[in-house]
Amino acid sequence: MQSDEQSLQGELIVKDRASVTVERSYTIESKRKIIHIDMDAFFASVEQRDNLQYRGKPLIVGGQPHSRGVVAACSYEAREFGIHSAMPSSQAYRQCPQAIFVPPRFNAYRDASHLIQAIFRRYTDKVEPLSLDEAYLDVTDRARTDQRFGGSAQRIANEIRQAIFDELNLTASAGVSYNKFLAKLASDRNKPNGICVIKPGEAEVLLARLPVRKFHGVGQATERKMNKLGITTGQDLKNWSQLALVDAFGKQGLYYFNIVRGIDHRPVNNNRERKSIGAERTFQNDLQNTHEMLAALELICETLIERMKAKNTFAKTLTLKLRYANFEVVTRSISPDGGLSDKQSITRLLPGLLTKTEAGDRAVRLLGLSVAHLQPDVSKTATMDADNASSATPSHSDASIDIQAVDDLYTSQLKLL
Ligand code: TTP
Ligand code: MG
Ligand code: MG
Repeated sequence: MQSDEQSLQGELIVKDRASVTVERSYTIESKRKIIHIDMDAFFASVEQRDNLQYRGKPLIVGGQPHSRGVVAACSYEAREFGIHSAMPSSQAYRQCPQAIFVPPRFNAYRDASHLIQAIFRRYTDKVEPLSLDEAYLDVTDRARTDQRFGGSAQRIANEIRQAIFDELNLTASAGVSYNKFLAKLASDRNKPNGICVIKPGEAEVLLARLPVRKFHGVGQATERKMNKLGITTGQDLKNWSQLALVDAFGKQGLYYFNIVRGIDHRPVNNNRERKSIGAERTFQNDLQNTHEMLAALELICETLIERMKAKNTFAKTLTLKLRYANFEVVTRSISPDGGLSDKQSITRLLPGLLTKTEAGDRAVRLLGLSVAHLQPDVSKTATMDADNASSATPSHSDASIDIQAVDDLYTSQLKLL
């Protein structure tokens, strides 16, 4: 390893400036040891664990078959019928009428999530939860200093998977690599109950062969755009210059340029700040006209303001989320001068945001509002009495931050349904 790095360093001298940047990041990057853990069929596995009669059967957690709900999670047995998360439950029923449909028990999933996080924390305090069932772990130091692991992050990952199985009776998959992007990609490759390691030097060949859709950060819309530009695989993406990618995709273009080369400098962020606050509603009957929609948004805004007040925050960006009757979701955002602090500062923006969508021409089944780029509302803190101030100040012990992060994720998970 050392000699590889030295020879890379040696090459730096003769390379031009652009490749120096790439080679140097490769050298620094390849020293980190990152694990991404993701639970298998999480909600469904918790249900199968707690209910013997569901084991070995196609199980769907989410909306009932004849409701307007969607599949939140499905067991691997259900996946054989082509069922997946976010599919309307009615469609899942058509594809597999014998499946068992159960409503979610979020508290059970949140409890399991807290226990999994506690296991991660035995190995490193650099843990970044991404959703209730997954997290990045930076185990660089632990692998180096704990002789039991002999420098191997793979051994740590396997020990964690074993602990999850022994203590929670659930299975997890792991990806091990030298950055977050590759670790996440790896954890999906041998699911369920598997592990995959991507070593420095293996990444680029692997990435070149993959369809771009498999890259974390390339969603459906970006995939469509890339395909139109003739980019379907990693190799196609790699043929594009940095400049051309930035031209086509803005700042994200730089991210794509890097990841396809296996470069991702993002640190594992164990101090995840709350990024947004939101409120939303799914309607029993679709809303048809913008008048009704604005009235509904006013009510949603009241809930949002309550939540902002509870967190004592001031925000810069407002986002309207809208799900059309056919489940297609669009969002529209605005960052007004003066920020967002009270109801009026939000409601005055709603008609403008709504006209940027096809609401009214198309029926709407869900509306939501969220605010982001949060900052403490200093004006409120100044007038707060001492008792309130101390109870509103977050504790900075690691544990409380983690629970907060998981609970924020829990709230956003609830919104997925
Ligand atoms: P995922 O990790 O994406 O999926 P999963 O754990 O069910 O299955 P896999 O083995 O492929 O990882 O999501 C974790 C949980 O989040 C999932 O069990 C249910 C919930 N979820 C939703 O509620 N809606 C969604 O659209 C998705 C993708 C997940
Ligand atoms: Mg999962
Ligand atoms: Mg997940």
